[in-house]
Amino acid sequence: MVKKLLVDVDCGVDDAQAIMMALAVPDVQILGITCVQGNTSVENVCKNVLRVLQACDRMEIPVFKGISKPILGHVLSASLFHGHDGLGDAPDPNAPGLELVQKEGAVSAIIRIINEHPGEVSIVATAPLTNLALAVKLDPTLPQKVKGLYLMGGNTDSRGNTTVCGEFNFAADPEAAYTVLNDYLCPTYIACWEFTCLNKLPWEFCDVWLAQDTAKSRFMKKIFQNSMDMRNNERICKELILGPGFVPCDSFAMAAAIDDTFIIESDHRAVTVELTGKHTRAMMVVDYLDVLNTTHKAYIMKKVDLEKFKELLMNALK
Ligand SMILES: [Ca+2]
Repeated sequence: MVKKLLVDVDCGVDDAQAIMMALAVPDVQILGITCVQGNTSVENVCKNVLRVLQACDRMEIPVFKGISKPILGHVLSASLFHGHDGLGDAPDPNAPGLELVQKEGAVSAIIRIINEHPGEVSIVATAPLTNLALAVKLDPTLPQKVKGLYLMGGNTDSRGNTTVCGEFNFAADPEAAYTVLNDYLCPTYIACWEFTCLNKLPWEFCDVWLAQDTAKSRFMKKIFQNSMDMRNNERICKELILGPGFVPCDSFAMAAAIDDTFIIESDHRAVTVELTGKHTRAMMVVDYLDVLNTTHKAYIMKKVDLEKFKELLMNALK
């Protein structure tokens, strides 16, 4: 059966990896890619997604421009791990122009696409959750029509990568993260920051992955070089748990959406987001004691099939 996906990104290099992973799977159909501000401006995000689609010869997939700032407060500057432009500061003179972005906005496209295929589409969100939060406010019936929601974001052990206790996607728009975790009462699967770090791949795998003699591999090598150059950066090594390694964060959420057998073990818990703490704003709260008294619980990934993960990554660049 064909898996229909709607993908919401802030297209940094790891979003690009996740998109390319999905494009390589024959029974996956991407109905649209919606863009949001995050790793870089929403205009750059749109451009980056178009570049990824061009590299994969899949320009037929519609790209929608979304929201350019968080629901409250200021735009958070992203780490430069993905470069200023989000795609490793390796510009392409033949990059497609923004005129190829759909006229329809991302929030409206999310509502339309889900309503056109009720119960059939899974959303993979690897970015600040602003687009999804606004979509559910405009159409509160949306979650009951979503097949599954796959998120990269949040944390389980209060370890941040942006603020002391905040993971970037949640910290960039805490109100949006709160809204999505509390209003999307559909099956929800979360790849949290600590989980992705604990499942990092050796850089040696990355070298083999990038050494495939293909156009897609050469494209990835170009956009990933900036991140590779920063892999021994003290700040980044401090953020990562268990030392350095290749952490394709967003691809964990994508792999779970693509393959139902990918998640081997998960915690099924109610979750929400801290909005007011001085140090803990944007931290994901995991309710181990059922104190929140809510029936909706998310699947927090704990153990996944890393061999399958490597295979999906390898295929992404074939
Ligand atoms: Ca991302």
